[in-house]
Amino acid sequence: MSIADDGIPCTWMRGGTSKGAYFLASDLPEDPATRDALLLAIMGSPDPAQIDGIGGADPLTSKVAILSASARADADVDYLFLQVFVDQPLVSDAQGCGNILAGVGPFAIERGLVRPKGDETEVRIHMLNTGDIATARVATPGGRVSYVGDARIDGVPGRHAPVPLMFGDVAGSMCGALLPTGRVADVIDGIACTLIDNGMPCVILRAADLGVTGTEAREELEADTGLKARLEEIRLQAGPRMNLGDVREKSVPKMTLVSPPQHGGVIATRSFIPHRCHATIGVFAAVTVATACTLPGSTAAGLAVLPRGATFAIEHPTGAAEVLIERDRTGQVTRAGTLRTARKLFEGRVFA
Ligand code: NQM
Repeated sequence: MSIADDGIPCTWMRGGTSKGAYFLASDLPEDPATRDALLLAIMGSPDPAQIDGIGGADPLTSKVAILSASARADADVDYLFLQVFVDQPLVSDAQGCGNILAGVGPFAIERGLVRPKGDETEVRIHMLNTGDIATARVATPGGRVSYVGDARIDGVPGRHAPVPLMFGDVAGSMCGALLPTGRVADVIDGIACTLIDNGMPCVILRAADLGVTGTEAREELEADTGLKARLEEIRLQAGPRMNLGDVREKSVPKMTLVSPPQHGGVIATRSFIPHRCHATIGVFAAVTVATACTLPGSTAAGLAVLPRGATFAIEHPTGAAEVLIERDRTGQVTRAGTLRTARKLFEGRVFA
């Protein structure tokens, strides 16, 4: 059987504000190098247009989720996230993705890894990239996954079935500690940065320190080659300090510019992921920024308007991502969550 002639089963799904190809691990080659070569061919990378593949010519639509039943007592499924680079022959497991995570529960039920239970089915997801656990709640009226509902998230038109996601302790998910340098702020190339990981390694910088307002459109920031070069210089130095090693070929850390909120939220963000500017903000990146806002002395704290309750609206180029941040008496973040939606777009066989 050849993948060029017969293809392999694949579901194309929107998860939150991203899109990706969802596979069962059993349908893909076990050897990571062979698997990655196949995924590059499926997406059409490397090519800025991804014209010979199904990728959408944007890092947000060049993503892969690989699922299998979990052997862990505290999880139903194992989920591996892979970022397929658009214009480089690279596939990276060095980050998770909380947006693609939103499609994991529905896909797991659709493909028989989890049995639906009542009108709403809880799916416990072991995120292989970080080792952390997430819990998703999926609408399953009449024992079938439903994508229809009233929930809306900024960056996605229309309303869809809600997929609430909760995370336990995700501090130091890839960096080993919430603040891998042991400090709330560091200085790199003369710019104050907070190097932090509460689910996603992020370098948080004040937009004003880099000569921008932080309220620019995605396209305007992407066209600013001087800004992008400075951010990359800082990122390459931040990587080893964050225990991520040489990050030249990695999609972390993310570079997040922060500025005062413009629309009643907690803070405004523009995120480089790490070379393109995000149309919204990643789920774990939003949790990480929200956490930085609560830390006195961080680059975000002085700009943030903290909410009374636990819901933090993290503003981004097309609205805001609402994340739930629970803190203990000492102010430490203990649990986080968010509301996403997901939608199955296409199911069939993909060819490479
Ligand atoms: O931070 C894009 C996305 C993401 C990641 C990226 C994400 C997260 O929005 O949890 O979801 O930061 O590369 O899809």
